[in-house]
Amino acid sequence: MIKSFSDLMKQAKASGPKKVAVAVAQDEVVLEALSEAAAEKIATPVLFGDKKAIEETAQKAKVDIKGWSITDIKDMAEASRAAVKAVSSGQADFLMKGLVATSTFLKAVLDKEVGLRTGRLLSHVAVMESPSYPKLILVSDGGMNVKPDLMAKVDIINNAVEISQKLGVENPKVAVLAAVEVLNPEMQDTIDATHLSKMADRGQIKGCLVDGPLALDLAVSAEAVAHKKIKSPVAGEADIFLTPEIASGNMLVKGLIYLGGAQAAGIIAGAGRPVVMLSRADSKQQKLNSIALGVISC
Ligand code: COD
Repeated sequence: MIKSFSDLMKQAKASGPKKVAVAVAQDEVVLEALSEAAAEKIATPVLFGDKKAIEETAQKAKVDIKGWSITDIKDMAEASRAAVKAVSSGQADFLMKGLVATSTFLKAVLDKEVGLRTGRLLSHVAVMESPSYPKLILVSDGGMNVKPDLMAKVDIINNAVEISQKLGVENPKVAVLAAVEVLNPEMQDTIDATHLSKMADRGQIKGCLVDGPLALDLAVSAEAVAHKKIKSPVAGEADIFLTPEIASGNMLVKGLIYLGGAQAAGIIAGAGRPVVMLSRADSKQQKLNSIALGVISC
């Protein structure tokens, strides 16, 4: 089981190098992370974007990009589409977001002609390593689906379970997060959580244990579970945190990173090939973690 990003890196080294197509690559931190990924032999970069800007950025970041493939496209939507096409046509193994707005990038991923649609819902999964939790945490969906309904939440759970299993967790524990642990008709997410738990009990969601609604303390803390006398197969040791909508997911991920000292990686699950995506403001290490996650998901 992969319990940390250092375990993930070891696994990526064993499965790499894989070709990564980078959409709008003119970003210092992206190029630095790619340079390290290339040096570690986990990934071979294939760049799309403004060639002059990429070369100038590489020079500024002191990254040697000699020998890297660069396709010169200035328009960001077009560069994203070309990078997606490189992956969907098999010229590259997986896709990575560079210096481009998330919605522009995702529209290219969903493009009807060249995109990476599978007929399934695509969703974002953030993989987090927190200094105060003994295993990796998966948070979904703080990056793609704005306000998922009940059936979209089923797809989001299935996608996150797939990523969790790639990380070696056979039967992950899914906490459906809310503000309270009981159904409150005023809070739609507690109604959805109750339905999701019962659907899992009856075999309508497979490959995982699902319980909710659970407040975040109950999802992660054995003391909170004991104090509130909750009986749950998930509480206190959740692997996957399903958030009610994009805002709470995004805040949980950024709160863990900026206030809790967590390391992160991000991926779009449910697509035809792995798509690596976290925030544009990520550090080099987060981007490198995401590349490693893309490599092991190939
Ligand atoms: N999975 C599969 N197909 C999808 C999905 C999905 N998650 N979302 C939309 N589609 C398909 C639809 O079925 C339709 O065929 C087509 O794509 C267009 O659908 P729209 O018009 O509803 O969606 P778009 O193109 O306007 O927007 C889709 C985005 C994913 C770009 C949009 O939902 C978005 O901007 N999400 C938030 C991204 C974001 O800002 N994240 C910030 C945090 S990093």
